[in-house]
Parts: sequence; structure tokens; C-alpha cells
Amino acid sequence: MEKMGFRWFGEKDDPITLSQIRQIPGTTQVVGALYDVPVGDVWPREKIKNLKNQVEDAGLKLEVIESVNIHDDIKAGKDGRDKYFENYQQTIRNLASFGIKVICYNFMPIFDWMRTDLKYQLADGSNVMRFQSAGLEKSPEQIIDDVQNGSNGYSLPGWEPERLTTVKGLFKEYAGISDNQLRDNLQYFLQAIIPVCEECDVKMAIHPDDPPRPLFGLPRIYKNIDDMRQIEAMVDSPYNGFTICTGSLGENPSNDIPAIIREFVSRNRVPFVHARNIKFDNEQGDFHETAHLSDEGSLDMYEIMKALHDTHFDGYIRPDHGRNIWGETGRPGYGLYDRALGIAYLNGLWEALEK
Ligand code: DNO
Ligand code: MN
Repeated sequence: MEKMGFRWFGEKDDPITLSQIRQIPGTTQVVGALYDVPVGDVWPREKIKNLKNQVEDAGLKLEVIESVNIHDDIKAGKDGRDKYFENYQQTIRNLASFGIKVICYNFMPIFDWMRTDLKYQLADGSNVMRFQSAGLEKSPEQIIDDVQNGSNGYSLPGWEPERLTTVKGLFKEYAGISDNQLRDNLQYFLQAIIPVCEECDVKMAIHPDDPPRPLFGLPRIYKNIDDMRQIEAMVDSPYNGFTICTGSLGENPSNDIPAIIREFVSRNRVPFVHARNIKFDNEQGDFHETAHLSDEGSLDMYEIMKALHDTHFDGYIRPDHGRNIWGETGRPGYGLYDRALGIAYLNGLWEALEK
């Protein structure tokens, strides 16, 4: 696949190097971000330029940013949100001037994603992230502590400690916000930024809620195909697009991922795909992450790739989380080896489909 990418957390914070990424066969893109700009601030041109140069010097391309996070004032619809729209618009312009084509973002209140165990051990001795509803009986503060303790000392994307220390205050901000209000807030945000995206040729790609079900009474608006149709209708433009994350959407057994792909890729709304597998532990939908291979999990990765192929998908794709294997002690879900194996497998499926 031409635009196969690998998520990279930057030279300060990622034990994986760009030269290692360069050696994964069939990988041309780095999916990157600036990690030292506070949420809501404009991303400075100089810093974007440095990142771009680093990636290009390593023989790779930087065309997808994951994520430019959305300030909670925008998500919670607070009065001061308009200044964050202006900042976001300026960030889009700055990114566009360095050739960025896609911005992945999410609209989840407070928690970017949720797991109850970051080091669940599989029978093969590897470690993966796991989600069990019983684990949610703990308080959000306890879960945050547990997640941080299990993170091997890495600051996990969306779980930055500075942000989560304010978690009680954040819960208050979302008290009483319904799904419909959160939808209105997303629409208001998209109406402000999509015209700038059209001008600059940068596509927005919203990431699904992970897991795609209500948590702690917080509103959730990208869980399934109906939610996607509503988001699509908010602003009628191919620049208002989706990240289809097969793992996140697949964490609800009633989501038919190939059908979702067929519908939205055909309508030119999918600039970015995250490919990964998960395995259900029980009827309640508890699950853990797995290697990408279909046989290892509950998702049929061949059918997923076939749906992309049949609809002539030509956007960006990356393996999502992988297992931590072969003695890796890095950031949970984002080791080198299993994501590289994932790329080899996805490219293998694709080659067979092409032939
Ligand atoms: C989960 C991961 C997430 C994702 C962010 C995007 O499936 O891909 O960490 O990167 O939610 O904003
Ligand atoms: Mn994902």
C-alpha cells in the first residue's frame, strides 16, 4: 500500500528511531505530532518544520498528523471557545504550508481511549492492552493511576499527566452534556474549520470513540455507522472525514467494519485508516488487543482489506496498536516489532488482493 505509515512520538519521547522505521518494508509515511505544544495553542511553524525535516532526512514522508487535540472548552461548548477555533485554523494553515494532508483528531471528552490493563499477558508471553467492564467500578482517578503505573514510564497519548490531574474539574464541565449537545459542539467546530481545510487542502479525520460505548456517563458520539452518518451530515464536504479505526469500532461486536468501510470510502470520506485486531473475552464485550493476523483475534482482517480494495481506497493507513514482544519494554501498544509485523501482514494481504 502506497501510503503505509507508522506512528512516531518524536525523538525525545520515542525509543524507536526513524532509521528503524525506514527499514520496515513497504513503509513510506511517518504519522507524527508535536508533543510539547499545550492543547489549544497554535502549532508554531518552526517546530513543524523541524519535524518535517527530520522525517524527510530519514527518507520518509510526513503528511498525516495524529493528533491535533481539541481543547475541552470546544468539546464542552464553553463561552471562550471561539479563540480556540482561531488557533486551530492557524494550526491548519501552518501544517498545510509544510505539506500536511490529513489531521486525525478525536472528540472524546476527557479520556482519549480507555483500557483497564496495559500489560495483560497472552499465552505466548507477549503483553497487550485489555478492557474489562468490571475494571470500571474503580473511580476514574484510580483508573488513571493504574494506567499511569502500567505505562512503563511513558506519557501515553491522550493521557498526559498534566491534563489528567484536572480530571475532577473536567467531569464537572461535562456534567449534563448530552450526546446531542456534544454533537452540536462538534458541528459548530467543524463549521468553523472546514472552510479553512478546503482552502488549504487538509482533510480532517475524526477517530472513533475507544471503546465505542458510554463510559462514566460521559457523552459519546462516534460509536457506530449511525453516528458516522450524523457526523458526515454536519458539514457536507470531503474535508469532513473519518479515521476508520478497525480496532476501536470493532470493539463493539455489532459494528460491521467492512460494511462501514464500503459505505464511507465510496463516498470519499475516509482519508485515514487504523488497522488492528482485537479479541473478545466474553459475551459482555470485554476484549484485549492482539496481533494483526485474523486468526489471532475476532476481526476478519482479510475482509477489511478486501473492502478497502474493492472501494479503491487510496488514503493513508497505519497499523494501530500491537503487542509488546521479544522483550520490549517501551510504550504499551506502540512497540516496534509487532507493528512492523502488522505492516508486513497488511501489505501481504494487499498484494494478494492486487493480483
Ligand atoms: C486508538 C488510538 C488512539 C488515537 C487517538 C486519535 O485506537 O489510535 O490513541 O490515536 O484517539 O486522536
Ligand atoms: Mn486507532
